[in-house]
Amino acid sequence: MSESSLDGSRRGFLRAMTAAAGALLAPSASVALTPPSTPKLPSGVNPKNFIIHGVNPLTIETRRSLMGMSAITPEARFFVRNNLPLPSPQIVERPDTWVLEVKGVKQPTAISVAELKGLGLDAVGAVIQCTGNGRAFFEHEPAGSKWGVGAAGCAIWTGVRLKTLFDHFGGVDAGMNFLTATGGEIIPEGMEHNDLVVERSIPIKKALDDTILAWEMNGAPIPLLHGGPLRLIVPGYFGCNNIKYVKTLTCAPQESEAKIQKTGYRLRPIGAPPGPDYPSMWRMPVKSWVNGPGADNTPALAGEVTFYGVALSGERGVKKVEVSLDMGKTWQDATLEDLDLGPNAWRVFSYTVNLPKGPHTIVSRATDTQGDIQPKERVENERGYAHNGWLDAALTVNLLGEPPEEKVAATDQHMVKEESTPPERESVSLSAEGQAGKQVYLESQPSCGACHTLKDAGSEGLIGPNLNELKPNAESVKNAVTNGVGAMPAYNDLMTKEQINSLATYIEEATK
Ligand SMILES: Nc1nc2c(c(=O)[nH]1)N[C@H]1C(S)=C(S)[C@@H](COP(=O)(O)O)O[C@H]1N2
Ligand SMILES: [Mo]
Repeated sequence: MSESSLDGSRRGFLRAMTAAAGALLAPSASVALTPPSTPKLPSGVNPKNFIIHGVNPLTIETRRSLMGMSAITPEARFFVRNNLPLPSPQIVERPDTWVLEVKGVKQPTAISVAELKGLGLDAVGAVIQCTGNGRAFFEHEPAGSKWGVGAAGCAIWTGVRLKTLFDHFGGVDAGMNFLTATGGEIIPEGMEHNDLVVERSIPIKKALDDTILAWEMNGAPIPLLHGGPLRLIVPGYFGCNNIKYVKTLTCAPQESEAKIQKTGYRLRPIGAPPGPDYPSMWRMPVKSWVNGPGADNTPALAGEVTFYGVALSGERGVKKVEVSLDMGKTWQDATLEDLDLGPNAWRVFSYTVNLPKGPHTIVSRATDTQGDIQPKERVENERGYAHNGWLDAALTVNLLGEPPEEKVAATDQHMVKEESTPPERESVSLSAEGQAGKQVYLESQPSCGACHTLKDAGSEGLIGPNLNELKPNAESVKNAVTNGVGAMPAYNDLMTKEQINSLATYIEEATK
């Protein structure tokens, strides 16, 4: 897809659509010979390190066996969650030129990253954990990525405190109760801005206490996937609040009206419709889990075994971690490793024990500095948020009596094998028209996948209905796309009839 289609203008949209139409007009034989490829991972992402839940928007989970034994997660193994297609890589080419707008202060302003760097310097160790981390364990199969334990990572983020920034511009206006941060993804014209924009609000007190605007992650400029050139870091708060490519900061009396804030990321009972009054997903509760050895069926030897894992509690840090090898009947103290990157980072723990060969299950339970103890069970909720139960996170390992025959190579072979199996994507057979429609699905701006989940297209959008579940017929897709339905606008001005027809054919074929 050309850069031009990322400019978000209607022209860009039309250009993208014209490219798709080209495929449509080509002789059907040639279309059939060159089926549109499933979208590729961004360059630099090593598929061996991740479970790929979706490529566009990008949704990749760190493999448990690769979470590491250090308090810091390297970029190469740090999970990624994007709600919308990635912004253009151009934005991180000259990070100092990125401009942030600041509103709701005495002197509203626009300020570049270069200027921000002159205001002050602060660093924080902070865990980014998706609110849905652990969703795979919920039995009611909530909508959204089926994360295991790996939608979390810990990094050192360097930047400037919001308090320093706001003070520099005269301080926050009176009566402002919230700080709203807006992501820099471009929302094309014609789309309902508040339905798509990645925008979150946090209490103004939190913003002034310890929230920072960061330009470095683990000592290097923040890469595009993790929100470069500029990212909000709300220490101890769930991932969604840590806005990437932050473009605007607004101090305001009320929370944002964006869907993601108003009704999204709130803890509601199973079956309850979304609403603005459920608790917003802010501070992360106490949680821990064991990462190895032996996760993902990597070989681990019987005898003296040192188990290791991570423990966190937003804004508090942990004071104790216990482990159990009998599902919680008895607990032993684990050792907290010395390196402590502060109350919003995670702490690595370890526990060494002598074990015979065969299967063993280990669980861990953290206690935070205010005495909260990690619970056994998850808290059931519609969207599968905030999982912190220790039971589901149990690690079962099969300890070997002898080193495996392939020795070191076994790990790699195992990984390669798993990686070459695409993420539970059933192969569907598409007609020539269906293939042309797939291109329309993938290449329109924003792609249909920004809002919809469709396995064949590798998309996990959550704003619109899940097409694999809805299984719409071509006729109803045509109707919806032509006339609009619910929050979805009409596309009849933006797409040709042929494009709409092929899109409808594709969706019907891909969800049959
Ligand atoms: N602009 C923007 N910021 C965003 C998102 C996004 O889609 N766009 N996703 C959020 C969510 S849901 C999570 S879990 C974290 C993921 O951060 P990571 O990709 O660096 O791991 O970023 C948050 N910030
Ligand atoms: Mo998330």
